[in-house]
Amino acid sequence: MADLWQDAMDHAVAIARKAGAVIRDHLQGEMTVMCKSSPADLVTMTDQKVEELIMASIMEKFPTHSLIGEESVSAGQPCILTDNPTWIIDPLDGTTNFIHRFPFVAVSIGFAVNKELEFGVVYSCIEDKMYTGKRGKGAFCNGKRLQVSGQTDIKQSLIITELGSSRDPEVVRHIFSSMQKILCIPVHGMRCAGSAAINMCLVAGGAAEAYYEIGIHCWDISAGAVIVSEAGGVLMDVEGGPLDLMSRRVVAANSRNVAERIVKEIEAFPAERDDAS
Ligand code: LIP
Repeated sequence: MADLWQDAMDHAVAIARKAGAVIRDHLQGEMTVMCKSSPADLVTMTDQKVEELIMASIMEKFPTHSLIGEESVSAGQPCILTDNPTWIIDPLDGTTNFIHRFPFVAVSIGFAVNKELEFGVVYSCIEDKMYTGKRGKGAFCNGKRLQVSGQTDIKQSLIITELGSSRDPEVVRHIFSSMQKILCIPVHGMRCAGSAAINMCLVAGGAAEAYYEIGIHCWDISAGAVIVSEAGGVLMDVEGGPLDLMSRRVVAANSRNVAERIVKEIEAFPAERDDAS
């Protein structure tokens, strides 16, 4: 059973690379930008085209598997994780970056069986970095093993978060309030790369001690969750307790110590679950 799901993972790597090449091509051209849930929740034709390409390729090779994809869910498909082998896809994580040509954009593909994540693939396509993680087999970037940072003192830590896509003043107030409290612990600094998947890979590679966010979706974090835990990191809910993929909340850290310290400062606010409807 050692290589269970290896063919699926190989396929995920191949299709992520192909999708990344399409994204790179489209980066230079004209873009049609559309809004989804808010004026800052954006989508382009490239997101949709790349999702179609990934989904068609998976359905052809694994016709009995289930699929959850960001743009399909936006178009009304259900977002329910069952026990069936399920691919959880963000065709273009960092859409706002893509639109502005800010160079952190990723293809993110997570894979779960019996609701447990088996592998994750994040292709940071402008940097040409292929991150992979497989349950029990470690995490890698372009074939080099990843290991989280050994820094467990929060005061010497670099913390990543995002400002999210809601422009509801109350949500923004909570986001800034949490950032202020964490910054004033004090920590060395805070960063936003604009892609949840890349943020998690940065934690996995030791470039930052933690990443947290409320408002992300299961497709933003599924692949990164495997990569972080296989690099020796921990995943947690923003109020402590285990990570719930559908809750739209995540803390990914190098250690329990750092994660728990951040959790003390985060002001949680409501976000409708991915599997709510
Ligand atoms: C985005 C995330 C980003 C987060 C946004 C959004 P998208 O994903 O990666 O970190 O702050 O709310 O979810 O929409 O570019 O795939």
